[in-house]
Amino acid sequence: MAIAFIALGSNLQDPTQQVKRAFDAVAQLPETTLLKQSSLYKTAPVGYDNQPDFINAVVKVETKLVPEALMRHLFTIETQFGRERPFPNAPRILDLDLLLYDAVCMQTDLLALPHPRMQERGFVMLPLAEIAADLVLPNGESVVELAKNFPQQDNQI
Ligand code: PH2
Ligand code: MG
Ligand code: MG
Repeated sequence: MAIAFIALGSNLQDPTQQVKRAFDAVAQLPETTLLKQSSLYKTAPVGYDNQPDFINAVVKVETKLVPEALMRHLFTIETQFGRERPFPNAPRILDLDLLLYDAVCMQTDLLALPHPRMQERGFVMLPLAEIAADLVLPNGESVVELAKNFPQQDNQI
C-alpha cells in the first residue's frame, strides 16, 4: 500500500460540481481508498490569465496501484469528464495531477514525481497543507512551512 496525493482543478462547466464528482470518481478507483479530501478553494488562474477562476482541491488516497497505473486512471477520469486539450494551460473541465506517491522521485514521459511545480502553486500547497499538516516532501521540506509562502486567501468555499 502507498499513500498518494492528487490535486484537482476545474474552471469550466460548473467547476464546483465537477470537483465534487471527481472526488467520487477517485474514490471508486480500483485498489484505492479515498482517505481525505480538502475543502474547495476558489482561485485565480495562474500562468494563463485570460480564463475563468478555478475550483481547486487536494485528496489523499491509499492505493495498491503503481504510480504509472494510478496516473493512467487519472487521465481516464479526465477523459470521461470531457477534458479536451486545445493548448497548454487551457481552461478545463477537470485536471487531476498526481502530486506525491510515498517518497517516490521519478521522471518518465508519463509522470514526474513529486509534481515539479507543486511548490510554486498556492492552489496546490494550501489545500495540501489543510489535509496533510505533518507531511514532509522527499526533499525534506515541510508542506505547512511551504504553504506559508502563499497568502492564506479567504478562498475556501
Ligand atoms: N492549473 C494550471 C495552471 N493554472 N491556476 C489555478 N488557479 N488552478 C489550477 O488548477 C491551475 C492554474 C495547470 O494545470
Ligand atoms: Mg495541472
Ligand atoms: Mg494535469
